[in-house]
Amino acid sequence: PTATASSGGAGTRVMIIGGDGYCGWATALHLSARGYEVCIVDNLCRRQFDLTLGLDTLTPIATIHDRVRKWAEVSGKYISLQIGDICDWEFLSQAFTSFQPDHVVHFGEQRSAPYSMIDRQKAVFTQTNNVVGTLNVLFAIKELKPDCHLVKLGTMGEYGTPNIDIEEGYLTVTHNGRTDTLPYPKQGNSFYHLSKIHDSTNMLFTCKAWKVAATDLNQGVVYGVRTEETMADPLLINRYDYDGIFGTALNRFVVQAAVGHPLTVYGKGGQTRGFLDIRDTVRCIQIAVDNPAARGEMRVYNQFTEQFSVNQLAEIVGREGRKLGLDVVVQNVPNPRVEAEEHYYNAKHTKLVELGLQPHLLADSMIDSLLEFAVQYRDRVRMELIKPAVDWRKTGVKVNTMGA
Ligand code: NAD
Ligand code: USQ
Repeated sequence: PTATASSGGAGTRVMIIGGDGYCGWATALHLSARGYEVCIVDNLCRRQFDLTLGLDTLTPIATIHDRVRKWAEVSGKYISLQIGDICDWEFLSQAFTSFQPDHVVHFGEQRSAPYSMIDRQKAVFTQTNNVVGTLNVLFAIKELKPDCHLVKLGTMGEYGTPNIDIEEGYLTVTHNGRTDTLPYPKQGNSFYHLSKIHDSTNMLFTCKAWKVAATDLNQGVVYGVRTEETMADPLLINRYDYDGIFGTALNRFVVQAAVGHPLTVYGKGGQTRGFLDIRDTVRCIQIAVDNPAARGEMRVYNQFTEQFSVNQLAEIVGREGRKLGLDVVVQNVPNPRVEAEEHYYNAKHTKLVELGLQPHLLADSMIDSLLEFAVQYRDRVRMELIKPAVDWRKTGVKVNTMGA
């Protein structure tokens, strides 16, 4: 069964892999609040990365068990929990058989580009974890629930920064007089981004070979932290990464402004990316679930609402921060990554809007409330975690524990 936004999600069973993470937790609550039957699958490795590398979220987050207990108390809705690794077939197949999902929303990957570039071991872990995990999900669908729709989180970074417009997944090419519609060329800029490309290739093949129904959501960089449900109680609060490994551009700049740290623009700052508010992430997932792909179809949507350069973001945060009395300065630091710093960028993003997405755009009011949020938690900020931490040119075979 599928559900429409108007009928609510009642009866629709959605497994959320990576449901303890930043996007997954917000999505689990969003869908549960709307009547979908939600099961969170997560092996908590994201929390382990923080413990291992000495990082921490800006916000104090409760354990996953306390989170779902509190959610039941606040909402009267029950979220089931399966703690385990999707790379472990024994575990994943049992989770599938017992929950019988109509949709699997797959957020459960190692998602940091810098983490994947720390050393050989973490590059290999990232690609093994992500590619094997997704392969297992594809096998689980084929063998255990062939009509289950896969909603997979990809990334805009699969496309890289080509000197032509970026389409939604496919490009029609005429070559030597013949025309075909082909997967859009992929050019990842980290072992993490490359893992997503490998996933997309495996998905496309299994859609053809096994008639899997899949939606690949090439998401841009997410910002924000508040959603209606995660703000309903302090125990439901979402994670907020600001460190040099897991923190993403706009979320980092906001925290930097709140604590008086110069905004860390890498290199020339002309790097342009697609961005979206986390309140739109959760809506996009609901839209993909409510309008599933057909069997054998591999749909690709570009999931972002606006594009900005890093310089533009720094300028916006600086302007709004100064209005709130914060002393914000921008600093161009040497770019630790290997990427184009001045480039053409024009990416299509109309398909989710056509299905009903009403974007929350990055208005001044959004930046203000995010800045106020960061100021509220600024005593928890550890300044030493802010600096860019991983240099793409130095990724080596020696195990790097990122110790002080
Ligand atoms: P996150 O690290 O906060 O959450 C990922 C969750 O998946 C974690 O809770 C982790 O424990 C779990 N996980 C990882 N490997 C697993 C495994 N093998 N088995 C079970 N659970 C596993 O990441 P996020 O920011 O919420 O991102 C979620 C997804 O969205 C990722 O696939 C990411 O690539 C994609 N995405 C994120 C952003 C962003 O800006 N945060 C942007 C575009 C795409
Ligand atoms: N950047 C800075 N200063 C910073 C942090 C980042 O200038 O302090 C720059 C980076 O060099 C890069 C851009 O901002 O050019 C984006 O970096 P990011 O860390 O915000 O995002 P990225 O590494 O691409 O990864 C994040 C998520 C990832 C997701 C991706 C979407 O961690 O899971 O796939 O955003 S996208 O960028 O569209 O590929």
